[in-house]
Amino acid sequence: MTSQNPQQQLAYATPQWWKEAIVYQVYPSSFQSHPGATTGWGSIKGITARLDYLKALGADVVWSSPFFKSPQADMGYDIADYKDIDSRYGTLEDVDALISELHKRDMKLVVDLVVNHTSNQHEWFLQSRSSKDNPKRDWYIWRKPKRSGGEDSPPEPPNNWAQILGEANSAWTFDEKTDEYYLSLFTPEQPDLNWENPEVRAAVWDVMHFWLRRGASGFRLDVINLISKVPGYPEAEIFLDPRDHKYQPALKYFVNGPKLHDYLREMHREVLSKYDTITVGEMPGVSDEDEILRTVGANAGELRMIFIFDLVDIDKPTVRMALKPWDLREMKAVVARWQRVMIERNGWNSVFIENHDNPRSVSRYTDDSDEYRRVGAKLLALMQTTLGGTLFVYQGEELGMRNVPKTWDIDEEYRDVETINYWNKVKKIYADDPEKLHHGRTVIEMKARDHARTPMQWDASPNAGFCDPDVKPWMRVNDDYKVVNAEAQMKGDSETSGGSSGDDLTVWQFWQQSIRRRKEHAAAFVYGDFEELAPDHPNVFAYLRTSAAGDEKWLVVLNYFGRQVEWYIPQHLIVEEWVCGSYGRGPVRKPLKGIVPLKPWEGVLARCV
Ligand code: TEU
Repeated sequence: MTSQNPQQQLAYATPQWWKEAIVYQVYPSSFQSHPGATTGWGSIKGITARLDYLKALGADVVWSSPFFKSPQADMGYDIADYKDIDSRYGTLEDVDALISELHKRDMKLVVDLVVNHTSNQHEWFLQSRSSKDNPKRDWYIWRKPKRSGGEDSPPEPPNNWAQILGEANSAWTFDEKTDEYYLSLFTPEQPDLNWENPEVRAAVWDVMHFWLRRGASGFRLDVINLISKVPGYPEAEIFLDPRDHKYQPALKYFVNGPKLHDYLREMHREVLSKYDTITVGEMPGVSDEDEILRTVGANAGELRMIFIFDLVDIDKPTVRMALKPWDLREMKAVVARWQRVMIERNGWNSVFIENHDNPRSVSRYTDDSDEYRRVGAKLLALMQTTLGGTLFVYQGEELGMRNVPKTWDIDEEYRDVETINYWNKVKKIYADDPEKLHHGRTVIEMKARDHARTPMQWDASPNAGFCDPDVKPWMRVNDDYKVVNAEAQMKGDSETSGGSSGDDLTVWQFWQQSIRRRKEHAAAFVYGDFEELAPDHPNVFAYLRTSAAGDEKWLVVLNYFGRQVEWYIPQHLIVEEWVCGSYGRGPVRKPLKGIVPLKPWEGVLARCV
């Protein structure tokens, strides 16, 4: 790492609205249906109806997962028309109304731009597939089949790349009409666009202008680091047991490919430089500092920030639907690394631990039992609201919503294409192996994207207030909604748990308070220096956040362990007051010097001098 230079430090800490903004991610299918709707799906009108709720929490920006016209093969991440809204979600006018209601509240909209691929029902693709000489043929990636048994033998995919949302399948889909394969990295319904073609890029810039002119304030750019593929489409190395897997993960050949930065700089030049935007690029599979800074460095001229996957991939071996043991030291190292890198190298980052592609954080990183769910969720809230970067909160995270119960039947209740493909593969390959079947079930219980996609829990009424009581929601509501819901938590009704008392702040109240504190003390929490304390401690994550002027210094101590532990305050540190914690309401009674006992999953915040 380069040493600190005062000018760089200055740019990192230069205030910008998009650095301080709290971004709240809505998953539109599951957020809020509107009164009278009979489909059991959430809607744009539903989002608009909940803006006061979001404002009360402290959100400034709403990012909605895709609401565009789509056959929903991958829940809207397969877009059939970038300039129209799926009828189940509403109309363009509904989005206009959403934007205007947001603006009335001094809030903004971020649109989910999915342009690595389109739906196979997009007009561009329908034309492309219609014939080899169609003008849009080259807008997608077409290749001749391999025929290893001679000219008349059955067609085989051009290489061994596996599909991302179902690694039993090829990333290439055969199209009989023209006797060629097209590349479809995620599912056959999501053909990859050919970014090499300047017409494709111009069409994307056009879509971006369309939404920015309509009042959107920026984009979350879906898998934007996958848009440039390594030419020649080389064979992937063998990672998965070839006896079970014909196809192999090929990330190396499309993650941050050779032309990525050319494309992103062009996007900036042609579109983003003309507006005042917030942009966040979703970039799985990249952890290289130099590479990341090429996108998020203060003078990079690409994107404001990205989603780095290190934290949410902490339990990922080679493919996401698999398990890998991890411990707190690794988690601390990941968080501390990116905090330091962005400060020292003048970049900017996002802070997030949940989204629609991951299990619930309280279940994954803490303990979601009735006893500890609340303190665990508050521990995670305290960590995130005190880290540098732009903070993203995923719907329901502010309530400590948890994974679906293990008793749910996979075939009956899970809806995600990734889960379904994975489960079908497991059942097929391991039909006679109860142990492997059991393991597959465990993977789903721990990792399925479905966990984050259940309807938002608004209140204790039937369907949790997500949709009318007599309508069946598109996905089952988590069984715990009578206890875990927004109405109860905003009022302050709290279950007693884990040595905490009924007087504790609820998870929602704690988030609200912590967001408010983050904004009031942005100099320290958003822009300040980050110093980790005791990196080797196996159970406790502790750090200092200090403002550049040195007038604010906060100590954060987080016990990521389900037992009481002790932590020693370093001698040079003068702790003034323990301001709040995941137990109780206000100031916490703890020693100001020496040994600090911490309860299970307890997080505490202190003001220092
Ligand atoms: O996700 C891309 C991505 O890489 C993952 O988070 C993905 O869920 C994981 O790799 C699966 O193993 C984005 C969207 O967020 C996701 O919902 C879409 O399915 C995907 O792109 C395709 O558009």
